[in-house]
Amino acid sequence: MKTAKVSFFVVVLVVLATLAGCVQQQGAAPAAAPAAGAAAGAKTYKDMTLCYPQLGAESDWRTANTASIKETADKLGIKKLVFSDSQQKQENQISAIRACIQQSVDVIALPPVVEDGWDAVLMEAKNAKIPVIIVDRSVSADSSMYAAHIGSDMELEGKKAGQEMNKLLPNGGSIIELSGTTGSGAAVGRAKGFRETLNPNIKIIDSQTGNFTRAEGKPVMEAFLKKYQGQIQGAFIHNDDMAIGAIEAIKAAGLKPGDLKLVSVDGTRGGFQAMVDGWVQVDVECNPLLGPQVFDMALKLMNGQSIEKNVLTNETVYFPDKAAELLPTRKY
Ligand code: GYE
Repeated sequence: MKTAKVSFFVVVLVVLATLAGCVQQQGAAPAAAPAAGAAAGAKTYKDMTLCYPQLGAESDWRTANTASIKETADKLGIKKLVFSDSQQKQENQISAIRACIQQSVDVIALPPVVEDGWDAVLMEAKNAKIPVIIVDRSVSADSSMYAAHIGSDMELEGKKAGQEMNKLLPNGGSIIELSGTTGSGAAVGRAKGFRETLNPNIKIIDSQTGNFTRAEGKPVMEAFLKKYQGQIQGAFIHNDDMAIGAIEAIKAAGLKPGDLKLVSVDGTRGGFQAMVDGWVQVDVECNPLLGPQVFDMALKLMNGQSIEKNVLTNETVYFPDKAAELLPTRKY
């Protein structure tokens, strides 16, 4: 009985409080105006000038990344995309960023060719109040120097590659590594993750960079095959383009598909074809189609909205058994 009475009073109080709230809200109608005004004044894609100092055109991955940025910019109808190709040179990327700061772009999205050496230019952007989104590879600069990072977990890719190499060489063996651009987040992370998971009975007897290109992958593999003739059972290759170059060298040396176990990264159409043809045993996916996420975040930054500091791309591992079936569906 007592509880029922108390509950009745509570209900009455709640009803009264709600009514009072309604009256107050009605009275406070003008307060709602600024909120509506803010939404109306919010920046849209039509207001956006985005700077993308692309690091180069070294691989099919990069070509797909460029296409994703350009296509998304078109589709969203942004005001201007300031795009440049830095030909894998950090100094070109830095000049491109400085030119973008001069033009007072709204946002800079930077895929950094290497990890180190960005502090000064990031500070210049910060002083100019232009947010920088680091895209794809990472930078070593303190995370307070940029707005956010969108890209792959390169170390995780290396770990996946190591686990697969362990399965391919259960009795151990000697392998070589064809690594990506020296000092790049992609090469550093992949090399680290790979070494962390590789079984102790598998030895990496040599590692050289092929700069993520077919042209450099081939001669590096040629030299390895000469130097370690008959001594290697596999290779960890940091991207599909270098793998394709390396396969040319492996063929020329008279070896057959599967003689060397090849683990590659990216999951490009070229990599898939190499799996169909039996040359590559594992392709660890790395997704270049980052355009939609980059522009979405750029708009949020322009409107002062909160964003996630680290946006990681979801990625899988591909094997030859499904390669033929999946090849026609590959977008890059
Ligand atoms: O794996 C490679 C490209 O940074 C993730 O760069 C990217 C790498 C990619 O050249 O093909």
